[in-house]
Amino acid sequence: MKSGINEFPSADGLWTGIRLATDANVEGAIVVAQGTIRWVGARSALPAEFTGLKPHDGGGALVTPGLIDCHTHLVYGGQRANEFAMRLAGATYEEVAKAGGGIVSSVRATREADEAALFAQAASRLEQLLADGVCAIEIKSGYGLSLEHERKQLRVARRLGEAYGVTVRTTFLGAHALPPEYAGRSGEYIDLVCDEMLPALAAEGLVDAVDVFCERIAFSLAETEQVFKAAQALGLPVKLHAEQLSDMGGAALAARYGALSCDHIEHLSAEGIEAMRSAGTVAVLLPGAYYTLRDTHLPPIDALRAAGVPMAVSTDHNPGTSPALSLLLMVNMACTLFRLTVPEALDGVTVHAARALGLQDTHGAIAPGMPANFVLWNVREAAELAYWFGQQPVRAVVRQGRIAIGGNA
Ligand code: DI6
Ligand code: FE
Repeated sequence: MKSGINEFPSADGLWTGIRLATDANVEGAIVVAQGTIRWVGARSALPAEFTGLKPHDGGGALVTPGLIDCHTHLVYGGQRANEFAMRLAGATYEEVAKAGGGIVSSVRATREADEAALFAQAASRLEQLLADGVCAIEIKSGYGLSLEHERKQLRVARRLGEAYGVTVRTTFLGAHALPPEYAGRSGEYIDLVCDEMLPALAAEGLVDAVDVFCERIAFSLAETEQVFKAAQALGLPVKLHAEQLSDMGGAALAARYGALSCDHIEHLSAEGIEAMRSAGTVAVLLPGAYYTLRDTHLPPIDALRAAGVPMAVSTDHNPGTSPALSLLLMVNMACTLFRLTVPEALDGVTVHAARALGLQDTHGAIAPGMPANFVLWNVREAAELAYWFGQQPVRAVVRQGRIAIGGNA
């Protein structure tokens, strides 16, 4: 591990020998100055003023914006392979949760781990995501479920961003599950989340957005709204784990609060889609969870597409339902399982993922004025990024203006 992004070589200069995924048949050029995109386009149109800059040769690579993993639960203690085995033997996710496994078992392991141990475990997972071209990532809390332990998770998330020079958006998910000490006292726990945990963590600068798991096995619509009101009072944007296992009407509620995104949404209704469309809320598709749970109820992709709701794709990395550490594999699954087109799936891990995090002005595209975040891939055409799976076609990664991978480019 590098101890800081500044140890990576600067990406400043003129990048040629590349093909931009938007126009892969012609040679492209990118000018980076002080870590920011200065110019991008066909090499034949490069203004003369840039020709003398420090050269970087891409060796014919295809270039896309840096990938964005917009929904992860990356920081937690332990792992839950035992539950995987239980589910293979026939137990459902809900049955495992009711048997004392599920989220609460990760809560136990997360509370037991100190900050250094949590950092080390999450860092090795982050390194794998970064190796796949990820340049920005959302990390949720939700395995601490007390002020002290949620703080520990969020602090680790922030420190990961600093240590790896990767944009991290933190999301407070205190309302992920009911901690065992509040069994039967859901209302009291939500009061604690709203009145103590969220205000304290927000004041410490640890919260970029607020999320709730709105589900039969988690929190009700009314409890979700209470959390949204607390977020709104603090000026924090909201997002929602909505309609994953059943239609709770969560998406429409979230849209009323101007949610950045509604995530999972396998059971999303027509009303939910319309509410998201009119609010500009992003639909975050999580094929890794769908796959792991061997779900068969597809999200309403055709209706989302017809309504023009932007669709993002993410790993939902978590120890229970999506132990996935490759965003490119999710691109593949979004195409094979959810039948997204290749351009839709690639937009889903770039431009729409940026919007799901409120980062659309700085991430998800290669555009003048944006920080330089882009990936050079050893592929001929963009469709290969969805087609191969289990392969790592990264040639080089420019992250926050530094050559984080492939530093000899
Ligand atoms: N939905 C999910 O798929 C994850 N959390 C959530 O709200 C599962 C988290 C876990 O099982 O640990
Ligand atoms: Fe999730």
